[in-house]
Amino acid sequence: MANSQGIQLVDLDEQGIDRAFRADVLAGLGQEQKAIPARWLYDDAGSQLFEDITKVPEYYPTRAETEILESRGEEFAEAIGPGRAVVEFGSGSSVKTPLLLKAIEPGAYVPLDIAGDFLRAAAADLSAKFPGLPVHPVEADFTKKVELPAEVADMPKLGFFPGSTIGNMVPRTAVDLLRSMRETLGDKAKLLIGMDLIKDRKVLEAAYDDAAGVTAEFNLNLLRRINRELGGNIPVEKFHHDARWNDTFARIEMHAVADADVEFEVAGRTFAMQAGETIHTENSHKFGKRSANTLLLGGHWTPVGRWTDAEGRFSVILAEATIKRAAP
Ligand code: AVJ
Repeated sequence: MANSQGIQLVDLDEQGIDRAFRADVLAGLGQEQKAIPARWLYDDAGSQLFEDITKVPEYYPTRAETEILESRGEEFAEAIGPGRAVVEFGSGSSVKTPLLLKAIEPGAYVPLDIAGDFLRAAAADLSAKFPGLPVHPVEADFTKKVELPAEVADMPKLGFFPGSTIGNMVPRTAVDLLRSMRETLGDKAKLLIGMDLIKDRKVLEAAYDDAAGVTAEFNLNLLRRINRELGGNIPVEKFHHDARWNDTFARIEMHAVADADVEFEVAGRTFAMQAGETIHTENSHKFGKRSANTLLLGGHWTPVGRWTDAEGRFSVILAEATIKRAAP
């Protein structure tokens, strides 16, 4: 299936297997340190489990960011100004997006996502909440430059990328994405981006290993998905969830740890793991004020404003498109 921009969205083989999923899993399980790209965590079950994570007491980022968006509306309006086309990267949250749109008098709302179903649902929901607001959903892979709808061509843009999703990327990929956003949004653009902050590692590790075990389920669901969709027989009961702080990279890592020596098959290939060996399933980078700014600057965005929640756990940063000019 290809969308209006000619992008391959899901490419299934004769047996209905997602080729990209299989290729990523087979390549990732073949490595010395096994690793699978985190985006495969989010099938229907995984997306529901992530929703559940946002409600466990230990997982503070969603509540902290929502608090900022709720309480700083007037300051956002002042710093951002009216009449911008708000371009949201990802299908949009029914909670956070309305808070922003309510605060700033936008000219239009343009949600971007590769998943068409979520996108259309989010767009319909927003249209209902903001009757006068032009809404133009675009089905696209926003890791590349996206051609925005003609209707918003003359409006200055505000990119919106909440959730600290940027933290799921290693710095190189994060900078590539910020540069693509800069290309998509143009010279006069601003960007409002959520970035989770470095803090006590106990707090971080608990946020990614809640007592109710919801994050563990979310992590192990990836192994179940592999079994389901790729004809695998990974003995999921012989794995446990682990969330560990990596101080060198300033990130929480999720791993699925084998509790015993195991052997299993995926898509006709055999893999073996020794007890204690792991499959690395997600990174969630955390930032200081300086490291956040450096990442943005590397992506051609100049930070101009910064807000945190009352407990100083999470930041929302406003940046302006950096203008290319001669520099020493
Ligand atoms: C929504 C991807 C930003 O990294 O905090 C939550 C995902 N993983 N618990 C995050 C997640 C485990 C979340 N992001």
